[in-house]
Amino acid sequence: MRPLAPVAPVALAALVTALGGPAATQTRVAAAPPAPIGAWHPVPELPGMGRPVDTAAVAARRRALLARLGRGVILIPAAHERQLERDYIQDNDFRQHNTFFYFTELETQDAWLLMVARGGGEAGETVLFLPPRDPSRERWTGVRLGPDSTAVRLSGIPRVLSTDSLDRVLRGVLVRPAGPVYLPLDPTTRDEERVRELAFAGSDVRNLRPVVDSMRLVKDADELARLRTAVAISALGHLAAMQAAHPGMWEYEIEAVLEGGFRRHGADRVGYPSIVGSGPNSTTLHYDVNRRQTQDGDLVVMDAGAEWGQYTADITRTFPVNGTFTARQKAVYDLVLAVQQAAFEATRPGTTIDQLNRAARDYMRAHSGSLCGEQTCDAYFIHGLSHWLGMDVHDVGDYSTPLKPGMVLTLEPGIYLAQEKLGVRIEDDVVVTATGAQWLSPQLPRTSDGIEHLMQARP
Ligand SMILES: [Mn+2]
Repeated sequence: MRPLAPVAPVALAALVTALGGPAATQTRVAAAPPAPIGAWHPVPELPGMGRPVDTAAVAARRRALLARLGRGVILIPAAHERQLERDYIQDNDFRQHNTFFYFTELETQDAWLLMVARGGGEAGETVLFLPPRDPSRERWTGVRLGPDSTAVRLSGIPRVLSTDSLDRVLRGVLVRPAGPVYLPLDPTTRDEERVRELAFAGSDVRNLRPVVDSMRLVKDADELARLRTAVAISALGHLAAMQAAHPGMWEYEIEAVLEGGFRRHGADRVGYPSIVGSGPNSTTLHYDVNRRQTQDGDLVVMDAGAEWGQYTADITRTFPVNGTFTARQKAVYDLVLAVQQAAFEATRPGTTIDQLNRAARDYMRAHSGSLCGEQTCDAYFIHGLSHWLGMDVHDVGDYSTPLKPGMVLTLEPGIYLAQEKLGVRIEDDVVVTATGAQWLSPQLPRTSDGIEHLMQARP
């Protein structure tokens, strides 16, 4: 039961100020603009001016894995350099494989992590393999982490070797078998020749993913801090988009303000394609072409999350594009909100996502009245209430696992009345605590009144 870092609730007024909204003009405090939430101290020696590695956190994860496996050889590849001329005109937006990142926090291409668990309470050994540096290539790619003392210092892994020696070291390890060989067997390693050779060489090869996926379910303090940053950035993007929205605006214009807000506040990228669906599109769950022109009276479903430090937020707000809900829209909205609140109050250690889902549907059924016509509204709640959140927007892990402190999940009820072109989804991210759950985005207005107030206070 790891103590959770306290939330740093950012007051709405401060957020509006940060956005240059009305509070800024009222208070007129002559202060330098605050640094973006996602601001960080680059480490010039790391690829892409990388972020510092929490060496204690990753070492603890590696120790936990070694302890859990007892005996065995673990080999984890990093993502590869992308094919510059063939696949991409510019080599950009490299994203590390999540399994490699989880145990290293390095955004380094073409690396390998080798761990040997010897059992018997020994610490085991860990070797990081990095490609040798090539100064002429670095004119194109920028500085790369190489197999040297810098890498030892920044990664916190005492033994760093060149990838040239990986096969030799691996043969040495496998000659006196230390137990099964664990490899991440998933789409990221499907084309990995070394993985294929090991898998077909007749050794006892097992998939590392189920073990790592279960570890990733409970977030450590470093992961929670990353998630909180991603959520805080996302909230600012949502606020900016809602404040900019007006009838006649195209969905992609709203998307531009939203994603501009993410990037302005330091997001690395979007966690998934942003959904900005207005009017009829508000009822299409994964609508992401965002090409319609909004009309007065539309509701807009905006489902978007920023990624920061490999972790993503997942937030949905539904708002009236003209700033005022109709009575009908408000009634549907308020029911969805009440369902989300009921689900939040049911979220606590020991319960399961399945039980939360049922509690949410029961609540919606019991409180539908005649709002959705002959059927109760849960007939129009056509997706799941929740999913895990982390490095993947639909994060890994067994969905039947009872909740434990440190797990992060979404709560996202919705009602979609296609005939009325009226869709409402409200989605926030929560972390399970010792006694219940905590909202990760309390600063973002959630009530119909709060959203109207925000939109009507726009500049
Ligand atoms: Mn979601």
